[in-house]
Amino acid sequence: MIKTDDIRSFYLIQKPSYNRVLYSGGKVTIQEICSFFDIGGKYVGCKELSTGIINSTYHVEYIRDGERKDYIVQKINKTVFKNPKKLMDNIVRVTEYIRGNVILNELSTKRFVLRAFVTKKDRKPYWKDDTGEYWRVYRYIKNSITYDATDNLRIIQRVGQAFGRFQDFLDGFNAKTLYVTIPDFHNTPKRYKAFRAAIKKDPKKRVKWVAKEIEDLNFYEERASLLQRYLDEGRLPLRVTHNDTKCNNVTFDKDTDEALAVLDLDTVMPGAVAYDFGDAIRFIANNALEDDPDTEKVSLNLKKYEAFTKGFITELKEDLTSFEKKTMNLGVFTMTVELAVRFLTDYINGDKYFKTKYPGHNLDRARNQIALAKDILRKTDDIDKILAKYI
Ligand code: GN1
Ligand code: MG
Repeated sequence: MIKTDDIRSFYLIQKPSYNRVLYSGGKVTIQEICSFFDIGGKYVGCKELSTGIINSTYHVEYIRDGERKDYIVQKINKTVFKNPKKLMDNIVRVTEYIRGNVILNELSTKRFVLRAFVTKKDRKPYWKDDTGEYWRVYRYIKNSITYDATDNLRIIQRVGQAFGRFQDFLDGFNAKTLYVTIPDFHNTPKRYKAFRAAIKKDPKKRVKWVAKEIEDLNFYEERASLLQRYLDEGRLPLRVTHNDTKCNNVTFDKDTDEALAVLDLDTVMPGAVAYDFGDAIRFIANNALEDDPDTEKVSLNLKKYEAFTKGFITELKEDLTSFEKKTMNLGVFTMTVELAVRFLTDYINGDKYFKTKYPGHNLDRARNQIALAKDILRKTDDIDKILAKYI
């Protein structure tokens, strides 16, 4: 969990040195990067945040008219996102659309929708440095926090509400006009294809360590491929989906615990609503964090499942087709298996995609998700019953 207080105390302690934070390997400081954007005030300091495992993220503090202003600076991971300009174009269009609905619903645009700042010089929502890296700056929502994990069912229900509302606010946005930031992102059969290619190549000679995991995932392939088939056959509508619905992508008011804006819009693309539902559940309703190496701790928490489902489905059920409703739990299984496949593929390939903190981190993540998929299958009847209550 990122607590604003922790960040504040960090600034106080570190004051003499933090102005000099450089981004890894580069020549330009975070302070200089900020100076290219149209944000008012005076730079105070910054701290790197480590929650995301793709982009590099910094929390920056400014002072304007005696008042503290906070921003989020990010370096966009170009290996993952091949076209940062088009990605930012998506984000600007999506946030503008949401902003319209936030206003219609008489909510605060400073709190309920992300804002990307433009550069002073050419009014672009990104700045490109000498080495070709792309940077962007977002408003840090005042007095907000995010949760990496929580046992609080009220918070979990509100995470569901926030992602449901996100979908709902984007209702009517033509999904087909969005640039596809990562092609086939949730195309599970293609993820399996890449998995098989990695096994065949075995560049780090790691396959011999993971025979059991490969066997488990192969066993799940058929079932985990159904959702994509329904999409291909046109049985499921393509919607604008978030595609990375981890609970730490929802901001909360620190004092009232009200759910505010949804973050991390890099993978907003056309998709199935069950992706968003499933990805959120596999993260928030796992009794362990997604990278907990102790698989004994991994299981699907039915109370958490219910809390999220209540929040999400209540916001959305009017918009969903009856077949969509039926595929929600298939989404939970599919997304869990898909993440297991992606983590194991990356382990086999030598940890090239996800940031890792130690050797074997991706393997621990994969084992964790496999254990969760097993538990989801065991609890199919339970979750079907709970879902039926809300749809
Ligand atoms: C990545 O970096 P982060 O935490 O936003 C990944 C998601 C995974 C997630 C697993 C673009 O998200 O798909 O679910 O890690 N994002 C991308 O923790 O690959
Ligand atoms: Mg993300």
